[in-house]
Amino acid sequence: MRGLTRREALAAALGGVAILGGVGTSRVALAGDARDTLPRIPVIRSRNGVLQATLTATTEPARIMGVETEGLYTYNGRFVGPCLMASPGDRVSIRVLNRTPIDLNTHLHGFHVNPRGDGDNVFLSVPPGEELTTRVTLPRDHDSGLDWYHPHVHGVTNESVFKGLAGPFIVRGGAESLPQVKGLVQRLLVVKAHQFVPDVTPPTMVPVTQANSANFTFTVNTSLSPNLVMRPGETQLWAIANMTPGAFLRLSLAGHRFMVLAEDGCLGYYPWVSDVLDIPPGKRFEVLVTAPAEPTTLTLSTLGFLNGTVVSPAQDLATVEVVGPSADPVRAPKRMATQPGWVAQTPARRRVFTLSRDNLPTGPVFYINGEAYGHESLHDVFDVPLGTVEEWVVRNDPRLASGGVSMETHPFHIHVNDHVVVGRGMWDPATGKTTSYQPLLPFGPKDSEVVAPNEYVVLKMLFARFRGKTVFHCHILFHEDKGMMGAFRIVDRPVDDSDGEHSGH
Ligand SMILES: [Cu+2]
Repeated sequence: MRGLTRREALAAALGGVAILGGVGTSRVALAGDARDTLPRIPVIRSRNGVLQATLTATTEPARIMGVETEGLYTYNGRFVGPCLMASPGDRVSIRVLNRTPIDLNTHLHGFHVNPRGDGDNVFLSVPPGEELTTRVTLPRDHDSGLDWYHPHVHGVTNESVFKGLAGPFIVRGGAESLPQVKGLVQRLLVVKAHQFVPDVTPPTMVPVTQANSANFTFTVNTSLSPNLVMRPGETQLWAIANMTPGAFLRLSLAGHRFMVLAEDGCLGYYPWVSDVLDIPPGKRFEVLVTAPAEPTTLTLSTLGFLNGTVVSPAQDLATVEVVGPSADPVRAPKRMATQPGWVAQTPARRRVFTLSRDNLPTGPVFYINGEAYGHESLHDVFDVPLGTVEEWVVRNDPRLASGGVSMETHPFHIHVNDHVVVGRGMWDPATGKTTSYQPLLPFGPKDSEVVAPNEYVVLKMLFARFRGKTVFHCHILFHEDKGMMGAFRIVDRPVDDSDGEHSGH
């Protein structure tokens, strides 16, 4: 790997600082500390209530681990796309020029926005050589935090994200604005995975058909194990995203704890603490990390995860160097957000979704309620009345129709509206009977939840504000492309049932 240019060294020195907003004190805290090598992600900000971004989806080489790499599709020639930043109430316009060989569109993952027309519409598809502009307005009460954007054309979603088309999108006013957190150093850590063709120069990403997560190398902001500097006792805010196409991260910081303030771009109702942070594909967490009181060096690593027969490797992700004068640790807030009234509401309806797979001679196929999603078939589309609260039971049936089992976890993701998790338990797919149930106090809104083999989770959701057809799916994008997706339509509620107020945030 060649050395950094002066410009890159400067960018590295400012690594991650003030990425989450113009926080001057953060800049001061790290300025000049060239030992901090976390690469900075360029930010495209909204101004005067408008975010206007033009992104070229290109096959030009992009830098991974500091080296020009081929075989990628990236936004603007960056393996981590530019960080978009907007505020609740802003109008957002994202123009994408498709210079890749595959069809593209733009999905706003984690957003509560219009799914129709030129909005967050995953049914659009723009061929190579053409362009697409996605236009949405963020509601004034939109949740604030770390979301992301990526293409979502069924059949090539995995390829597009694996090759590099994904970037962070921050909605201002989240954890960084809490009184206890203001002024802390903030970092944006985007974890991606790559796999190079062996023994080829220049480094070249393997074709997606040869991708095997067991051979993935994880990078943080395109860097292999960057150095993060903290002062003894210092508390920092880290916003962490898993933008891999289907790898599971199990983050560990040498036994130190992560204090979780936000998940999936939403402040939680109260913080929770863990020494291992499980981040399935697509998920984001915003956490407080407090350095030990004495100078030391810690390793941020992912512990590895075996999903059925599919390996997500263990790997060191970053080095945390604790040096310099001491800082006072920060106490976490007791509460961050208030649980909205609809969470306690009796659901209008309960639906059950069963996730399963089969291994056919042509390859694996993935089902929801026994059906593999097809673009042309509309038979799996159901209607949900706008403004109603529903409970969705999502259960994992590991049995293969052709015999045997596949003991794999599926991260279940729903577009347009966030949900809370109100319970989970085990069930027996042979009898359909539940064998255990644990009611849960919701931590906060989220856009995805894992379901382990023989497990079921109970999600509760308000279908607020936006009508239109959208989807739910497994966020292991290979599973989604191979059928584990369903479509539904949010429709006007019956007139006699209307109270005229659909905002539940
Ligand atoms: Cu899956």
